[in-house]
Amino acid sequence: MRADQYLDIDAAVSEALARNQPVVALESTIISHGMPHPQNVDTALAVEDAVRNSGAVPATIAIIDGRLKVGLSAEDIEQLGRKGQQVIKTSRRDLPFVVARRETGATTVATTMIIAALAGIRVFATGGIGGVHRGAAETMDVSADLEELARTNVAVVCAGVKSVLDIGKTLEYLETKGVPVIGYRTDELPAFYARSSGHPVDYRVDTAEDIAIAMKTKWALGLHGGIVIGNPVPDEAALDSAEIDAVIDAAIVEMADQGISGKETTPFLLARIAEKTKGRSLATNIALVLNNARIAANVAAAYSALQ
Ligand code: PSU
Ligand code: MN
Repeated sequence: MRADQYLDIDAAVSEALARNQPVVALESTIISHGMPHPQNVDTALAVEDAVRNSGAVPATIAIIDGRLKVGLSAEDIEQLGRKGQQVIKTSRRDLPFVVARRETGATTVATTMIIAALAGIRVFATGGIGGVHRGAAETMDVSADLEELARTNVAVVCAGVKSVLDIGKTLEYLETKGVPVIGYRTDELPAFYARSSGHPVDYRVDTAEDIAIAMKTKWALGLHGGIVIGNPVPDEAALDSAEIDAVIDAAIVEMADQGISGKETTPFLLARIAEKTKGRSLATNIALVLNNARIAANVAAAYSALQ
């Protein structure tokens, strides 16, 4: 019995992989739980186009009726976007149940990494990774994304750790797990809605080629696990960090008042922040995901060229 018995790789993706052409994995929780409809669907399709226009093949990943799908149809994306939070947010612990029950699940960063690695995809673009939540000393809320980064060989391009998280503790956790954190053309880890967080990255790298060389070297050394590539949101789309921090702080207080915890945390906060900024946070979120898709395509192309 092998894991790939559960896997369905789209024809364009499998052809590209067979020819060693660049492929970029994309997650689906950002579609179902990260943004409202219809912007979620429009963004998912625009992100796929951004990957294509940058010379790589997009592979949006989800679980449809229990099958691990690598490369979705426009109809699959529309369904995930329309059903929204009714779709199961599927992290590592959920994966066997969603598959065994033949259900439909949106994949988090952790699960997208697992499925991308099964398919042989090494580069993945998203918005923000999960991490150590503020107050984690009390709640123990640490995303399974971090454990996945510790063990699965996929490089993840993101706009840093969401500012709803505790950025410093997330970096400490990644250090403990041996996960390199790269700043793409920046010395600081980006703070999702803002370009800088005040937290230095381990390594600044200025070209896709140098990122690809670091990936190849890490895995050639037998050092399993992912790499985080922090790519700042474009300047014109960035929000003021003091302003957004105040909005986030207020949303976290509301969340505590309403007793929201666990996997509902991130979707609740993202929706509240979008409301409170009158959609500006959503526009920023869309801009940074598109930007990450383009950089990921360049990294995937550089990595293919090294093979
Ligand atoms: N960050 C966003 N939007 C999202 C997520 C993160 O800006 O939708 C999602 C990703 O799928 C990430 C997940 O993997 O939230 C982390 O959830 P948790 O903290 O429950 O592991
Ligand atoms: Mn959590």
